[in-house]
Amino acid sequence: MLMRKVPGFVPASPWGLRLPQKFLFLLFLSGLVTLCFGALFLLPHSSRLKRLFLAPRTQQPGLEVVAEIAGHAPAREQEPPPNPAPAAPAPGEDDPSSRASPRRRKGGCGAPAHRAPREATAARGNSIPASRPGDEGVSFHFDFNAFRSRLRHPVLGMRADESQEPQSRVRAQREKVKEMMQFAWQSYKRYAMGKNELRPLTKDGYEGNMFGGLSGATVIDSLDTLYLMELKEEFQEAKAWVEESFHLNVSGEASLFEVNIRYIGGLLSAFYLTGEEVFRIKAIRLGEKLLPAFNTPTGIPKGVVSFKSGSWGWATAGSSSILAEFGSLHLEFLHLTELSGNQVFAEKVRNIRKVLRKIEKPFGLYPNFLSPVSGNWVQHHVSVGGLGDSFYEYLIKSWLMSGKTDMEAKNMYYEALEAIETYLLNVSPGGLTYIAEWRGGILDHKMGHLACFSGGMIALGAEDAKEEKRAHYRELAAQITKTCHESYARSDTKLGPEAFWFNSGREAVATQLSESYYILRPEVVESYMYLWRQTHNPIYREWGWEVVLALEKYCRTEAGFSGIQDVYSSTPSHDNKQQSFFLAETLKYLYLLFSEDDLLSLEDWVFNTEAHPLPVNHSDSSGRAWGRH
Ligand code: DMJ
Repeated sequence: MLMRKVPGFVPASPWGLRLPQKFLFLLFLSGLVTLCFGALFLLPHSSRLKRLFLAPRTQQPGLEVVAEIAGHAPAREQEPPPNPAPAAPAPGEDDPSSRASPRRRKGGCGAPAHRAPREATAARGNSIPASRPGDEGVSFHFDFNAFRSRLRHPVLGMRADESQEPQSRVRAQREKVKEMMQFAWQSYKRYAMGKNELRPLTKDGYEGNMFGGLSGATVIDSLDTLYLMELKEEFQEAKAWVEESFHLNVSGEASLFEVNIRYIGGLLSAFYLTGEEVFRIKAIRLGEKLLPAFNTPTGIPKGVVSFKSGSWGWATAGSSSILAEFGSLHLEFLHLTELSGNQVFAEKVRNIRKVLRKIEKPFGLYPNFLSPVSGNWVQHHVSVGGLGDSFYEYLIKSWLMSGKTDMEAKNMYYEALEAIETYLLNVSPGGLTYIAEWRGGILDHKMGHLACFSGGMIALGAEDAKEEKRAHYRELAAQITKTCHESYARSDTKLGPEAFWFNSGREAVATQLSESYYILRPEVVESYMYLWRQTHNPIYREWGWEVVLALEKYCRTEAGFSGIQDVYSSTPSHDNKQQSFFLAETLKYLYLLFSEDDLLSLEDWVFNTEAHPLPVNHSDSSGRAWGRH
């Protein structure tokens, strides 16, 4: 517009410029380009050039090693620093970012140096995105030395037998149990290494469908038992398998509960016993794979989670969640937060607690089924055996594991126990104390083998009950344990049935073949172990020894231990399965029964429901917990 107003102006080119004007314009333009280009070389630091022309570099120094072990790409330079600490730092405590300093990360935890496991390669192959939430957790620093220094007893004890038993006899009994473990492990290794469980009759492995494609349940379940029995070579074999062959890139459907108690519990214990990073890292990464189960309207997890091909899975449909399953995550998930710095694990289980705290309980009882959608009970079946059992166990153990600070867990436990005593507890005409099952007010006068853990649980909780209840709970624990012993003593094999009844003049016996099997379960010897530690009454070692002899006679086969189909037959058929919990629990509790009390002292450790020891929080004077410093 402006140009058209200039007199005599005639456009000489499409741009409307004459030749001299064009020349001047080009001269100006070339000067400008030269100036800009030259300016780049006059900038003070060459890194600016790199920023313009090179792809961004990753990572702070030192993180490469951790990332290599974790098997995922290092964090990008511009990503935030590793997760904050689990709780606000106490006065004088290091700030969270300093905990993750490369110097500390390298040598601070005192864990023996170890090579990067081959899992790193395998994990790279799965499709878990490098930047998903929680990845930072594996590079979080847990001060293993600080944790170990707060234990009140050496993990393996002082090796002084405090019992009244002649030492040689107890030692021989302990050695016998150790030999059984060695045999169970070697049989598994020979015929089924890497599979979930051994089938001793067919001499092969069994995967089952509870673990979503994860393998090696027996390896993970055995780690801490091998360690505490000082079966060093076997422990190294198990550890090497975890390093090299325990892959998380699976895509099946898994039981949240079973994966948690066996795999997460086993890995956490193995870490706390040894300080080996591979166990911590795999526990955290597996924990992350469980999180989709919590994506429900209430946050109550569904029982089954689908591991979708190395990435986040999804929760499957299903109308109700089981009390013992969603109520038995608390111990492990608190430790996942402790070892990763990732609050998400603790938040998930605190929410479960909140839902359970608020919901109305019929007569103070907790039914076994809850809708994860509505948050309401689905039916009024109450049991301290299957479906309910470990929920109660985790309440008292949460209290103990918290260093007796989790008052909510304590109150919930004693309130629940009162209700159980009022509505479920019975004494048979023959004088046997048992915990029945409750169906909307009607009692089934039966006890499952699973319910026999309750003798040990009540003994464990007796010391922190109200003064006037303590002796009562000790006695109750002893009576229930005696009843469970009766269920063994009244069989031909001296092993107990899956369920036993108190009706029609029959007491503590199964009434049908379908309840007469024994699958190497631990609950009865578990109670013997707790009662022994509480009372030092030699009867518990005697009863434990009866079980050892029976296992040897009826369950030991040429290629491992097997469950039996009928405890009332002196020539029982085998079920062809060496359950992983036999190595995790039954043999561990038997070994502890014939050991000193400071081997995995109950002052320092609580056992998860698969008998994996998790440490008690011995905070220091500033309230710093576990591995915080
Ligand atoms: C184990 O896997 C655990 O003890 C669980 O809590 C119940 N069942 C078995 C052993 O019987």
